[in-house]
Amino acid sequence: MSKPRVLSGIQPTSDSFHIGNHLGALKNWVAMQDTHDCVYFIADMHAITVEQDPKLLRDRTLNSYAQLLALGIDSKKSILLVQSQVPQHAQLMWIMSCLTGIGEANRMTQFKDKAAKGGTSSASVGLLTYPILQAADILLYQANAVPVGEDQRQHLELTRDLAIRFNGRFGDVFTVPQAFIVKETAKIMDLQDPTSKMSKSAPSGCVNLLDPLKTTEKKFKSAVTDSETKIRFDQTKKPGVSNLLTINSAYSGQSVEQLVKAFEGRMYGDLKKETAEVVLSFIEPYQNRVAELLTDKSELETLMHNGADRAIEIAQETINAVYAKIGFAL
Ligand code: ATP
Ligand code: LTN
Repeated sequence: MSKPRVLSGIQPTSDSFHIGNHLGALKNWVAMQDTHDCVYFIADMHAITVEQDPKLLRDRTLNSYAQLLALGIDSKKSILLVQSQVPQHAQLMWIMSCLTGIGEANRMTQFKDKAAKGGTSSASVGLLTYPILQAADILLYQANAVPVGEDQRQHLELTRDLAIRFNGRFGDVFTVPQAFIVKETAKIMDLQDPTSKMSKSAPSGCVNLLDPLKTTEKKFKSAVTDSETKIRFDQTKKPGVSNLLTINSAYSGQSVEQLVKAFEGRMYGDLKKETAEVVLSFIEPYQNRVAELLTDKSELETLMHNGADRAIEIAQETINAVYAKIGFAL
């Protein structure tokens, strides 16, 4: 029997992934390779929905590709591609956008947030239709599960609605996918403001995997906690301490309960220091792997092209089925 298919993507919009990306999504990408048939990609087409610098985008795409390999995505086991190298994503998006209501697109909260940040009048149509491209990404590969962080749940709901709508109107073509969200790490919080999600747009509380080790150590040292002294897990009353426990648990492999026991009677400073240590022991070898991969850019480009070729085979089959159903000339 064939394995269920998993698909996910990440945007090449920064020089480094952060630990929110890693724990919320990428760690699951790596783990799922053993049990699923995986397709992963760099969402460079999504990255141009806001203004971008062409050279920076190309560099970050290559760099993100290397980071995914360094995290453990195996390009033999999984298909690892760059979105713009597989034209079927844009082809399917057009069809999906004709099935999406304007009101439906307008309700997407990520669009509203991002548009509000840049001023709604200057937001592009691409930013509005971004979730439709995301739906096309997923449906193109007939994915069963999509590992993402909590912030992507609404986009997954739209994807499911569109799949059901298409299948109902034209006949079954699409697998209806499920979001795969790991509750414990679905939302890693900002170290400076533990009530907001860690995000590259707030650099002071964001731990980048490629930051100098000293910077990361300092960020943990100055993490915001609370005015109590007891180390316990309570996301509402103690968001800072709970976030540190979540991060520590994810990198050390110890459960939050075990950690709370181990830290009984100890100080917040100890928790910060030891959390930095477990994070750094992951980050250091990771940084070396990334640096090594980036020494051979042409090898990375070859891997990208191979990934695209394998993806196109699957994607074209879906496009053929869709075109046949909607009445395009044969
Ligand atoms: P930004 O940093 O601007 O908020 P982003 O980090 O969310 O953007 P994306 O490419 O949109 O960048 O995210 C990649 C993946 O990481 C997504 O699956 C997203 O859900 C997940 N993710 C991002 N931030 C976090 C976080 N703080 N906690 C858990 N998962 C996260
Ligand atoms: N919108 C996602 C990136 C993304 C994605 C996808 C995730 C684009 N296409 C398909 C899962 C499946 C984000 O911003 N994290």
